[in-house]
Amino acid sequence: MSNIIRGKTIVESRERRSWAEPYKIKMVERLKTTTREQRLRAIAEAGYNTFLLRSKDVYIDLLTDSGTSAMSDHQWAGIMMGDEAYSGSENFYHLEAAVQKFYGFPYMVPTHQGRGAEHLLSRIMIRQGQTVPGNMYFTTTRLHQELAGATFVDVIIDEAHDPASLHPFKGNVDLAKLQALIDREGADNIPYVCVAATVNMAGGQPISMQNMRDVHALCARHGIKIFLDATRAVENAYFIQQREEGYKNRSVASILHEFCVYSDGATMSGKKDLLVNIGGFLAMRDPNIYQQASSLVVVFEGMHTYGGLAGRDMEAMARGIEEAVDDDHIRARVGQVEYLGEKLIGWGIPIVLPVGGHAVYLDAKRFLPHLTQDQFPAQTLAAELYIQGGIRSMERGIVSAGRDPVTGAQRYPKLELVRLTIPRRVYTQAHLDVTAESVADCFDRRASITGLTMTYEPQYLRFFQARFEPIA
Ligand code: P61
Repeated sequence: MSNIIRGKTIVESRERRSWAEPYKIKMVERLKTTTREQRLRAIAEAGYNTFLLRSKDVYIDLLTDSGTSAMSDHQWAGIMMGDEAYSGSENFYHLEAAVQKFYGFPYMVPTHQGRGAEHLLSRIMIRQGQTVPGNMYFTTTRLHQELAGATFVDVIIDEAHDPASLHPFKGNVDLAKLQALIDREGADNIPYVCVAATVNMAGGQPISMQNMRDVHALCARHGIKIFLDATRAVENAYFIQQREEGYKNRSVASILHEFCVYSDGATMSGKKDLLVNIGGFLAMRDPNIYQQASSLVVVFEGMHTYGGLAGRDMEAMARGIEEAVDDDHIRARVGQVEYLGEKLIGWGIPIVLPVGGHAVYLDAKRFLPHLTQDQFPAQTLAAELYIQGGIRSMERGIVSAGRDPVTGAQRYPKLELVRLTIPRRVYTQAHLDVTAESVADCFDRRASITGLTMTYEPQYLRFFQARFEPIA
């Protein structure tokens, strides 16, 4: 159980017992520092959007943990074992076997990344006018559901929208909200429930095994399917091991396997848990859904035995699955995130509690209380953090939430966050110390920070390419 859930932080105390990463470094990549003047120029050229910075201008890159993790020597060796046949690659069969063994789904098609799987699933399952409930939206997932004709409805527990709530499973589905939605819409109008583990937009928060079991029982009563967003399900399994009664002596691998039993399939971005730079898959139990997926995958991704990936990429992902579920690995991975979070908590900096699995989320509403949400507090803070120390983070607030596709109205999410995302096996504790100090420097001069206005707004997933200017 994390120290913050126990109600104390012990980063600096004598009680602290250190752990070390279960790997050593064999190859390094040089990092460059920049001057404040260079950074001021770079962020202005990027339209005050950290997505548009050039990575050469970034010192510590905490934009995302997606495709940015370090592969192991074993994975790199697998890259050399790529069977680059157009069809029937050995690497596909290795990947399929790994998915069957660790996630327990009998069928899968590879996709180029997570949104490729979301696209296929949405097209196969959704009919125009239907409703897809989920434990908080994710940007690409919701967009594919909407493009297929559905409306997304958030059925996560209320605590998820409160950055200060210490609920250990803030990713849980609110069963009463889900039941009310089924009563209102009718089970026939709900193609599936989308359950994310962990919940990215809530701060990397997990869902409990008990909640998953309950969602499954409720859906089974109504004949509704459940599809997991299993992108960070290994991190979720680790939190179950640490926080849920009855799991402390179980391996993360066995918890993951049990968790998946309560679902009908999963979309996966292999770029997170699975420690690869590119890749994903769509997995399922129903042979009819598999048949549709393997027919549709050839239209948008590639043949059903490669799905847009090279053989070597599938091999790296197959090997990544095994490494991801290793208990020592996952403890160190989440432990790094916790370390940064507890340091910031100790300095009184407002972050989302409890600390999440893949990132520390600064609470921009409390960090910059003098800015209105229309002045883009999280976007502003992400730009400031870059200017301060060359640290790249990501906005997860009003810009990411976008507009209602029907009315065009601006969505106002309760959470207005800046995500400091930790790539796996990439940075040292010293990088996290430098990051924390940079955040603290911004916090010290927060009163002088002014907001932004949006000068360019793209139609889809605007946060990726939107441009801003400082308010005069
Ligand atoms: C990320 F700003 N995540 O967290 P793909 N499900 C989940 C994800 O976290 C996820 C995908 C599906 C990214 C990359 C990214 O708004 C953004 O492999 C829980 O990226 O297609 C991706 O998987 C999609 C960043 C995506 C964003 C969308 O950084």
